[in-house]
Amino acid sequence: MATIDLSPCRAVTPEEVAHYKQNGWVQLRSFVDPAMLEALLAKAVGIMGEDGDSNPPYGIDQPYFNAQLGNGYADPAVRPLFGPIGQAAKLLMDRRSGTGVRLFNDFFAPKLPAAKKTRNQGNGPTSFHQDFITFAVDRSGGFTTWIPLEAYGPEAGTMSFINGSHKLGILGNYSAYDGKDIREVWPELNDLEVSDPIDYALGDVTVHSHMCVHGAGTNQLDRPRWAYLVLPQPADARWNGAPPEAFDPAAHNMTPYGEFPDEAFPIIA
Ligand SMILES: O=C(O)CCC(=O)C(=O)O
Repeated sequence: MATIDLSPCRAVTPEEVAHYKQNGWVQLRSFVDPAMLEALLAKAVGIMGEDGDSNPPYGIDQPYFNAQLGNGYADPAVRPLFGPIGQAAKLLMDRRSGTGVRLFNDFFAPKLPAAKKTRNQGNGPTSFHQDFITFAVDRSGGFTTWIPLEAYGPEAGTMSFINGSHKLGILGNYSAYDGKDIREVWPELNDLEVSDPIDYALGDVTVHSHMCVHGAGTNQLDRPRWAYLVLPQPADARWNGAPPEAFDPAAHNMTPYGEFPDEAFPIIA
């Protein structure tokens, strides 16, 4: 059988897949070659400035981070990342039908320093939330590959996860809790363990299911916490017709319960 070239990443292990299935998230240590991270950081700084705050607004204003489209698939320097992420996604999604993987979205998400007055929003904490409902897709299986572009610890506002929360069903949109913490709205989350904020060495990433509740503290550094987020979906996921945050159905001539067009949302595994 022909072997698939996984550079600039590595294969995920059966233990990592098991951790993901049990907890809804997993840390993949030394997953990405630091040379790719360097290229991504240079690209991010080129678009957003050294301060991660010199870009025009992206249209999603919230305290978690200052978002900017990555458009990495069109960039020959970044594109090699998507094949290996697709292969990892196939194992993590583990669809018995053998269904493939679609690239849904990729964007830079610098969390800006809490102590600085910023131009764009994005210098607050990431309140605990579940992603699924914001993506307006008709089935679960999608996840976020959260790729820090430098080594970061908790003081930078790194990710924490509520272990096993992906098994609780769909918990609503983060904007629909009337200012309450998700754990007040869904007290059953308090029966579950919360992971410590992750320590990411250079090359480490985390993957969290769009059903897994996660959050992060503020960035206490005096510079941005740079992260690049890559979101695969099962290839057969369809737009459910609700207003989506992450894509513009009109721009792609999409219809409710129609497929995502391959040209804009490429198949990566
Ligand atoms: O980067 C962060 O602080 C939050 C990321 C997040 O909420 C997400 O990936 O859904």
